[in-house]
Parts: sequence; structure tokens; C-alpha cells
Amino acid sequence: MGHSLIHIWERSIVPANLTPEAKAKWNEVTLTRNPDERLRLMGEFLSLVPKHKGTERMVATVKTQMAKLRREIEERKKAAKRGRGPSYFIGKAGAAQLVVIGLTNVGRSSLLRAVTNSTVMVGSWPFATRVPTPGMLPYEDIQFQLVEAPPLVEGSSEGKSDGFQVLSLARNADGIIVMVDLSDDPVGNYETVAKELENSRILIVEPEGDVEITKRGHGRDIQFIWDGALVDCTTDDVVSLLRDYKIRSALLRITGRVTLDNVEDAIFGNAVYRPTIVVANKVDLVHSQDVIDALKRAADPLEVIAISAERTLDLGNMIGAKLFDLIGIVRVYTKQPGKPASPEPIVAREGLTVGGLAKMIHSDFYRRFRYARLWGPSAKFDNERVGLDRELADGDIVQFRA
Ligand SMILES: Nc1nc2c(ncn2[C@@H]2O[C@H](COP(=O)(O)OP(=O)(O)O)[C@@H](O)[C@H]2O)c(=O)[nH]1
Ligand SMILES: [Mg+2]
Repeated sequence: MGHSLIHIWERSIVPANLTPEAKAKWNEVTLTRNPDERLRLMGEFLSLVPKHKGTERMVATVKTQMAKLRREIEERKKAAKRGRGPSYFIGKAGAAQLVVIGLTNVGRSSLLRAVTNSTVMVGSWPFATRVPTPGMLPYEDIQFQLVEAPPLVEGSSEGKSDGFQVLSLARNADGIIVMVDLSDDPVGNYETVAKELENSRILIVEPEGDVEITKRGHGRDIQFIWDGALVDCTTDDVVSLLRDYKIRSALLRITGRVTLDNVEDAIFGNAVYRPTIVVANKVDLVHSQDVIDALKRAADPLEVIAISAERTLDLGNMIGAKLFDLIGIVRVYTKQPGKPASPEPIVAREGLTVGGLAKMIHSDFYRRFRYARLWGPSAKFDNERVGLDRELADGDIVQFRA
């Protein structure tokens, strides 16, 4: 189950033939998170766009976005009047959204302060951060969005201490940073967080198998299609589990190595896998490698990185590089004939093809596609002629020919 979803950067809706002023304005739009400010900048951007056939669709897209934004602003105002307090939902920005979760005082705010533009308060008191707080981490020519989640506690998965909202942040994110305090029972820290995630069916280790259940209205039997095997149960166990859920007639496709938990997840359809890394903080307070090794064993197969949010030098680049690999980011640069490649990448996930890229840019690009020219890591030679199916790699340069 690779990372098949392509994350579209908002930049990609803007065609290349705009004036530098218009492009600069759009850049301002993409960098602004404040909805009111964003709306104003979008209006200014539209006034800089020449009105003709080639810009029609983009103008319509921007207008739709503006209408959505107005609605959002209205709704937020209404919600504030009703006194419902701030929303837990954080809109996505940048190449990927990563939620930073952990028990209180592990150093989530300190991490955001160290590596993002966020100025969130570092509190030496418990439960300092009550609402999720986002910040952008710049890395090379992209940005990651980190969201500090309010503290997790034992029982969050049962709703304790706003637990449902906290865990839904992790469910909605593209990836998870589990943060633990190396100076305060890191293995216990980790296990508490891992258990709350597991109870919420947020999987932090990629499942080795897949189960597909097709229920049938008639018949009285469970049939299997085998493309793999059950690893911790028998077919009888599966049949009786299904019966517990009143499923008497169904077709099950078993792919890869499948556990009884996987079958139950398939019945409910609510389990999600989120790529996860463990950040072990306050290494400056720890003087024994054994502590780190014990954590690595507990968190295996997840990667554990030991840092000090307050002391580690060049922390942003270190974390950025790890997140880049964790999420499987691919940056592709487009190029028009006779011109240098665009300095701004289109950001996607591993598995992106030339066809996928064309669709991200514009449905017209895809429909009128004849072939593309390719430079970079995945080109067999410079200026290689390629079709829609060619898989792209980070750093590739693509020129479309319609
Ligand atoms: N020694 C040390 N203390 C840290 C480090 N990072 C955070 N702290 C301290 O840990 C406490 C909690 O930090 P904070 O970032 O507010 O944790 P949060 O509750 O997870 O957001 C504060 O007193 C910080 O100064 C670190 O790398 N080393
Ligand atoms: Mg905090």
C-alpha cells in the first residue's frame, strides 16, 4: 500500500504565461495562512491577470476558491458567536502536514519554535498547549507543515482530555511525529502514545497485508480469494469473527500477510496508516546510550532520532530531511521549450507518473498530451522522449508536448 495520493500544490493551478507581478502576487497568496488576508490577496491577484481564453479556467478556479474562503470566514464568525471556541481542524499547507503528538512537556512547542516560524509558547507548566498550533518548516525548496497537537494522555482514545479531537488531528495528517522525553521514562512515554493510536486504529506501522470484503445479499457462505495468507488465525477464526458482525455471506480477498486485526479493520473500514517517526527529545539531559537503545527496541521498526529541541544545531534541516524520506516526497520541475526549468517544484509523492503530473497541472495538459521530454535522475539520457506511464523521480525536469 504505497503512498498513492498525490498532494496538489496550490501553485500548480497558475499557468506559466502570467506577468511577473501576477506570479509574485500568487506567491504571496500561497504563503499566507490568514483567511481574510488571503482573500484580499487573491482579489489583487485577479486584478493582475489579463482576461482572455487562456486564463479563463484559472480565473474561474480562483473565484471558486475565493467563494469557499468567504464561506469559511462566515462560518468561523458564526461559530465564534455561538461560543464554540476555536476549531481543532487545521487546513493543510505545504508539501505535507505532520502532527506532533506526545505527552505533556516532552518539548513539542520547543520543537516548533526551533524549526518553524511558529512562536507558540513553551510552557514549563503541564497542559500549556490547549489548541493545535501549526508552523511551517522550510526545507530546501519546499515546506512541511508541523502541527503541535494538544497533549495526549492515557485514555485519549476514549475521549479523555479532548482525546477524540487530538487523535483526529493525527488521523487527518499525512504523517505523525511521536515525541518522547528521553529524561522521563521514554519507553513508557512511547508505549502510552502508541497504545492510544492503536486503540483509535491509526496504524503507525505499514500493514503487510490487505483484506477486501465484498458483502453479498444472498447465500450462506464466506468465500476466500487467496493472494497471501493469514498469519495469526485460521479461516475458521475469520468466519466466526464475521459471524459476530452478522456477516454470513461475503467474498474475502486476502492479499499479503493478514492478521485477524486486519480483518476487523476491513469490516469497519476505519483504520488508516500514517507514516510515523519517533523524535526523542532532551538528549542533552541523557548520558547513557542504553536509554536510546531501549527506546529503539520498543519503537522498532519505526525510526528513532535523538535530538535536543533547545540545543541541536541545524535541527530544521535534519528534521526536514527525515520527513522528506518518511513521506516519500518527489519534486518535479516543469520546463517550457527554450527556457530554463521553473525554479519552483511541483510537489507529489513517490509513484508519480508523467500522466499524473499532467493531470495535476491541468486536465487540458492530460487530454492534449502527445509526449514529454525528460531530464534528470529518471531520464535514461537528456531530453528523453517519454509517455504518460513513465514514473518520475525527485529532481526530474519535464517538458510537455501537446
Ligand atoms: N533540557 C531540555 N529541556 C527542554 C528541551 N526541549 C524542551 N525542554 C523543556 O521542557 C519543557 C516543556 O517544553 P514544551 O516545549 O513546552 O513541551 P510541550 O508540552 O510538549 O509543548 C520546557 O520547560 C522546556 O524548556 C530540550 O531539548 N532540552
Ligand atoms: Mg506545548
